[in-house]
Amino acid sequence: METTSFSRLSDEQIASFHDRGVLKVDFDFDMQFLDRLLEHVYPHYDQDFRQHKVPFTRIQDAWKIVDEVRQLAVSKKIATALEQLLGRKALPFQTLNFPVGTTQSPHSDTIHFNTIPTGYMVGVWIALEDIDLENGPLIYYPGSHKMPEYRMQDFDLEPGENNYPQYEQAIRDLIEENKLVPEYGIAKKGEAISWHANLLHGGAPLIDSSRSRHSQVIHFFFEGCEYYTPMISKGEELSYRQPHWIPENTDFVLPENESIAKRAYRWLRNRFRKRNQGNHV
Ligand SMILES: O=C(O)CCC(=O)C(=O)O
Repeated sequence: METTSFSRLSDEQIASFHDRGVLKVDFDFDMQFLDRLLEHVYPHYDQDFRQHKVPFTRIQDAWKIVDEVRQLAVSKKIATALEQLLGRKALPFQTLNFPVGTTQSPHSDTIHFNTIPTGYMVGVWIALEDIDLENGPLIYYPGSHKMPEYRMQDFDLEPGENNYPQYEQAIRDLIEENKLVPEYGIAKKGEAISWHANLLHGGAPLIDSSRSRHSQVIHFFFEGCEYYTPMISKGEELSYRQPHWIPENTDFVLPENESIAKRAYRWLRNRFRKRNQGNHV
């Protein structure tokens, strides 16, 4: 899977990540490997997606059923780069595979996943086909990671999944009030975009809704932290997580209980389904 031409990030790339909160890197992944990954994930997407392009279609933790997804998540090249960025060992804990642009409202991942000490979470998003302005690229706001980490309480919202739409609205208001300028994740197949835990990001509108936008996100925590879910944490009473790290080898045993992350995902999926009802193109 790994090809040889990428070895380490340059000092300029590291500085740019810390300054902008986002970094695009070509890790020089093997294109045939990426094609195999896509071929093996594709049959697992919902029938709905295959009939119409439904923006919320995604598979969480496909690494459990498609080994190429796992292999990409434990790529040594990504791990080396992330360790260079934050100075600790990166630990992948979740994958998401998308066949189409998500149109997801801008948010900071610190509402979903956070660490003590803070800032030790990174999202790495890999284009599995060429992505341009028309097929719903990532949208992000460079520099927004330097803003405060907003919790539900900061917007006078009770912690809990039910208030997530209000959180999203509050973030949209914040973007407008601060006149934050977006950039779009235009990417060639194989390129990776990494974002800081507190970077505001989401999915841009689909201009051409007949097109796919195949991509894989890997969410990483870093070694030696405590991990929790701010969205459902009440004040000082943090809702801690015990992440299951994506294994480096195939001889793994899966945990039995459904995680908070998985429940949150089901809830979010149902909300998107409702939003998109009757909106198939
Ligand atoms: O892929 C996208 O459009 C958005 C992904 C995202 O927001 C995330 O994984 O946190």
